[in-house]
Amino acid sequence: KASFNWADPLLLDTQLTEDERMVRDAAAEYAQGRLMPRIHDAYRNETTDPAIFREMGELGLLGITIPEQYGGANLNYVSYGLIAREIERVDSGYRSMMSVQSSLVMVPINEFGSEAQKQKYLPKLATGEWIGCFGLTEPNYGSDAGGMITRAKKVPAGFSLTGSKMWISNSPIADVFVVWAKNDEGLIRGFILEKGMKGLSAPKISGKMGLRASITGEIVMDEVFVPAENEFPEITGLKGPFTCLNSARYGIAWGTLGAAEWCWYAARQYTMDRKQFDRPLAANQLVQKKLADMQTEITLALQGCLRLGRMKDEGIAAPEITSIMKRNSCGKSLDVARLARDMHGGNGISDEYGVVRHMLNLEVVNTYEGTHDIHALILGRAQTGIQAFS
Ligand code: TGC
Ligand code: FAD
Repeated sequence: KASFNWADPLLLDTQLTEDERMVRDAAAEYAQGRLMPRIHDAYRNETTDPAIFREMGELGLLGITIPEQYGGANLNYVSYGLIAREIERVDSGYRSMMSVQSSLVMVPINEFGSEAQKQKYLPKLATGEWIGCFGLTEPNYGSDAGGMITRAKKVPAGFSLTGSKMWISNSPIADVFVVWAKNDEGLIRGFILEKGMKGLSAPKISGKMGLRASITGEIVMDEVFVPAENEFPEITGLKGPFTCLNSARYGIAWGTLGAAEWCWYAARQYTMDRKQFDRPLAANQLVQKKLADMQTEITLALQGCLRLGRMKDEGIAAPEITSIMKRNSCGKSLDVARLARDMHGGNGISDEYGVVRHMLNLEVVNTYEGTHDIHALILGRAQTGIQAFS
């Protein structure tokens, strides 16, 4: 009989190439060695260390899919997913910092930017010398991103941007702002703004109960002059921001499973170590069922992510598949984290044990980049042909 690997039942590890395993191991070593020791205090005190971008840059973890000529590693989407999983095993906030920089800032500049834009911004974003953010959501337009009211008015030699963006990861410490706004014809266009432009500010949003190690803010634009060369030359409409989201949502699908794995392992160890009624908690059928449910959901979800990664690398992944995986991974990981929190009893409430931190983070991840229900509506539309948003 073949032996059973309880932590990797479908032997995901053997389905990776040697290069992919090397990338995964380098990310794991950094995450466990450099990020894990910081997370407790960063989360408790709601602080974000900008040095993390430079550390990730040094290791080549930023813009991993971007061509080498612009400072990227030119690796595949499976490698990107594996990195997200290792970073989010420590904290969703750290993965958020990495994936905004890689998918939401570097991907649009690489896909839609002029040669001059690519040469100016990508190398410094890849090293982490510059920090980027992505402004799509507005105070009154979240799920309905196409309703945005930020305006890019044509003026001599460029545009004047006015409006505000809400809930923007990295914005208070950002050097580079990818912002989506409607032009005089009412068409959505993308612009690159820089820290220090007159009329641009990015106040911090304090008091988040999840994702506390990742700084979030607004982007406030009061007639910010943006030179014509800072507009993405061609891309028009929601296809622009959604192309970036396809990449970031895919990373989230892998990343959240890293957080779920951490919670599962913690719950397994805790229930084997702690005794009640003179025997380990893990000796109870109810507890074993919970562990089996965690193992099953995580195993199946990881296999789905790997398949999606391979399809992306072959160029055959429809965006709807990312909706399946983002929605499934976020929802199931949140369930796993809630179960793990419960299985730790009173200790599960303390930030010393980590599970409640992951649980609160996953509440956020289940909401951003398209909420759980919005992805259901995307999938409902794709299979019925009926649009149910409005
Ligand atoms: P819809 O009619 O569906 O599409 C409009 C145009 O966009 C194109 N498109 C896509 N293109 C590429 N990839 C995709 N996934 C695409 N989805 C749509 C589509 O083909 C069409 O193009 P065209 O040329 O025909 O005009 O537009 P809709 O207004 O009906 O969309 C509705 C809905 C709900 C699906 C959409 O608005 C949506 O996904 N809302 C969710 C908003 C969201 O995800 N926001 C994310 C903000 S960024 C963020 O959260 C970052 S968190 C970062 C972190 O810290 O990790
Ligand atoms: P709403 O759209 O108001 O939704 C509220 C509820 O209504 C949800 O449950 C939703 O599923 C439901 N709902 C909405 N419409 C429908 C419908 N038609 N049918 C059924 N149910 C519906 N945005 C960026 O642009 N850049 C970032 O970097 C970024 N980072 C973020 C970081 C954090 C910490 C957070 C919390 C958010 C971030 N966001 C970012 C914003 C995020 O993408 C939005 O919060 C998300 O898209 C949901 O929008 P909303 O908050 O306006 O909720």
